[in-house]
Amino acid sequence: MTESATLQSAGVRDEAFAILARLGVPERALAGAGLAASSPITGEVITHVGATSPAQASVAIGRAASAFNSWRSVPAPRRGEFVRLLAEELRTAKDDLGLLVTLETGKILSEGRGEVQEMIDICDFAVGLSRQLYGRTIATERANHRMMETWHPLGVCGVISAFNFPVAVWSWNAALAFVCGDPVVWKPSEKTPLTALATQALLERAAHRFGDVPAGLFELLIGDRELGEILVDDRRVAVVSATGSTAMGRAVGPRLAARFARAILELGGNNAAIVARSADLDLAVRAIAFAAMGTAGQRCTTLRRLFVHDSVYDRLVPRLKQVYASAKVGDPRLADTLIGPLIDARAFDGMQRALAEVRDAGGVVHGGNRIDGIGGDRAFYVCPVLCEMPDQVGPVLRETFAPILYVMRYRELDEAIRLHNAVGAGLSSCIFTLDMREAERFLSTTGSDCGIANVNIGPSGAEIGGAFGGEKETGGGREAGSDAWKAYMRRATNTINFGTELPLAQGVRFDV
Ligand code: UN1
Repeated sequence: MTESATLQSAGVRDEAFAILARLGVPERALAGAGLAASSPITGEVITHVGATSPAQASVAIGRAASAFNSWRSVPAPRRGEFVRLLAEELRTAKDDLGLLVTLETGKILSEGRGEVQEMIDICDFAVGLSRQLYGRTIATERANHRMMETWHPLGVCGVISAFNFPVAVWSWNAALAFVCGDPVVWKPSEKTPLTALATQALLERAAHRFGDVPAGLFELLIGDRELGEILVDDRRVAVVSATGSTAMGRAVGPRLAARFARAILELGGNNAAIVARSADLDLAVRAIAFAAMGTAGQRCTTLRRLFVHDSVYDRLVPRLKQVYASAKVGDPRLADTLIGPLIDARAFDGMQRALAEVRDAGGVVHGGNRIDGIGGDRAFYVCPVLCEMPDQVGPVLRETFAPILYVMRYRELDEAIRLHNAVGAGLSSCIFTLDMREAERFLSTTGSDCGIANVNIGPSGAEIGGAFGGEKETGGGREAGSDAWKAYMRRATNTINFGTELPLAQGVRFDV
């Protein structure tokens, strides 16, 4: 390791410990053997955190199940008050928690802070929602009857989250679950235990100020996949929201189905953009740059496939190459860095495998090499890479969590839309066009088949106000805004007879 890497390395550990202390993470949580918490900035182990044993996980789920018995009867606006207090804690802690996200995931500072802003936003949304858990009144066919829907708390909500949005995705689920009356048991990625512990400490603060939060309202399971399986298989957990790869979803989905538990699956994406003949290329270049290179290509919404109209290809692609060559890769804590490290060696290997397949398929690779000399030899910084592909083949058909953008030409919009939809995943998508017909076609029934479809903005960086999630191998779940809250509650249809007759529905007669 070089001298500067050693210095930097000391910096990461010190910064992390200082933040954890300020946020109130107890020292005992950071001591002893257990799970290694690392930083991709240097690849070093920051500390070890105590891992949850299977027996402890079961006890934690039991505590959450008892918490449900009281929390479900707390009036929803009062439950919202707890989330409001959490939002206050998050506002105060925004810079610290944002930097901790950067240290643990390697995303740049503005994205680390942006992630905490996303938590604040969903909390604010949930507070308002706590007075708007509306059911319908429905016209009934029977005289002197009333029919209505009521929404009730569902039960314990399990959350399994991924390393790339270590705290925001938890909050999309948890903020809604809390106001909907559900305790939350959280199994964060084993790659990001520190941000989870920090969030847990902020929850403790909010709970302290709230006063009478039942024990078990928020539980944390620190460890590997086995703990996720416990959460998935435990009959006391009514709904599991799982974010991760499609492979993970294939394992989790059937197990939840086997016990008729509710699943909210937010799995892989293979998101595309179409750049049409009429596109505003200045705007498209900026949007593509953020969507494809931002977060070092490690978002589920990252732009991975670009279909460029033949008539603008030779103007757009050289500009993109320039932008790719000039984007600063480096320590994500520095103000001018746009691209931080990959999460680990495995991510780097996966990226190199994909690039080898690109070459085998006759694609041309621009960039993608490892940059030595930043962060030492256990850190993986790479140049973002554009791959000009003759066809949509090989690695283009799957998600590789790295800053790889596959670029292809098209002539007819129909053909571009067909290729756009011809992959397993169905998360996010966009078109760059100033042609109203093309824009509307892309958003129509016969256009993009994704859960998110945009015009003249990239596929990533969604706001929390909309429902977030996708179709096909993305899993079909929806989280965050719109009416995603309904997944955390159970619906009852109620019919009330306030008359003296007993008319049967459908005109059935049964006179006794
Ligand atoms: C993810 O990568 O799992 O739309 C979530 C976005 C973010 C969330 C990404 N708001 O890019």
